[in-house]
Amino acid sequence: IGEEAYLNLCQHILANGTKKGDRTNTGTYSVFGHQMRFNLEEGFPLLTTKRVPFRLVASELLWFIKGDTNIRYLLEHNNNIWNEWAFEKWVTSSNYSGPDMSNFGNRSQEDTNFKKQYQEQMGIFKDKILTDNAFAKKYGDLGNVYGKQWRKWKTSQNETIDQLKDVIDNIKNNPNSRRHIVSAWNPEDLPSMALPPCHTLFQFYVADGKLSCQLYQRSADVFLGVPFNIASYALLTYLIAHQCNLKPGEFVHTLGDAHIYLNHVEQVKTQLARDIKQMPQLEINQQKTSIFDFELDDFKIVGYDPHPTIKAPIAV
Ligand code: UFP
Repeated sequence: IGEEAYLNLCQHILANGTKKGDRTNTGTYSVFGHQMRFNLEEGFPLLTTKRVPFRLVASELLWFIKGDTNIRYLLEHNNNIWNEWAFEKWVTSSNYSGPDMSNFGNRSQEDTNFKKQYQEQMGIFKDKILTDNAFAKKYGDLGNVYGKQWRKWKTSQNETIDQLKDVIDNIKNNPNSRRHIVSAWNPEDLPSMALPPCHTLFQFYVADGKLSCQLYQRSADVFLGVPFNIASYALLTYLIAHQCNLKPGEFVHTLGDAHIYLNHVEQVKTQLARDIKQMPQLEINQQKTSIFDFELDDFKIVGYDPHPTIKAPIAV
């Protein structure tokens, strides 16, 4: 349970994972089908064996909740985690006339001269997204990513379904339902998505005055992605519980292809050698009652004193 379950998963993959190739050509150790449980009554599951950037987790989640798919909101909150996907669209468009940026992800890791050029172009791009409305509208939008599917799922009748609002209404009105599901997996939209959703589907469950959430994550970068994903869904569960006058119960994290990239193995070993510290707590502004009204300073993490960050290259 909790952080121990996460560390056990890391150990399990290193000991028993199959060496498996992958889309990014990095190579992984991988297992298929795994489940971890986090008791949200005890505290907030932000890992303590390395620092997890809660601010980025929170601003990304608020962005999903707003149904926003444009990176401008993220940039306004100093959150750069989705930049590459928008940048890719810009540098491959006919309006881009700067230096060649093809394959920028891999090239900037291998070539320091190119990295400088890339960072310069990325800086110009971010600036334009923040200051030029028309440009932001055209090149900041990521299309059919999570925010769209959660809040504006398009039907064959050209109407939209607000899955998030509906699920919250149903939790309030019919808590015993076994149909509290939000799906981000929209087969029709897959070809137009930068990255087919990793967190594919989640379900809520109400019992004993507590709200639990289970996520099915089809593909899990266990070192870089999963600590972030745990915090994000724990926060979502806290916020919805708050709105529905329930206590947060458990977060159940079910993984499909759970992998450790070969270039993360040393980092994982460093983390495994560390001792777990006390779990932090989440404080929510009690004045706000709807999750659609929350802003970044409406919640804060207290008592978080993790071991330091561990850097690792992200597979793109
Ligand atoms: N990944 C995560 N969590 C996320 C996210 C991505 O672990 O929230 F957006 C990782 C999983 C995988 C890669 O290593 O990103 C996606 O690649 P693929 O689509 O080939 O599974």
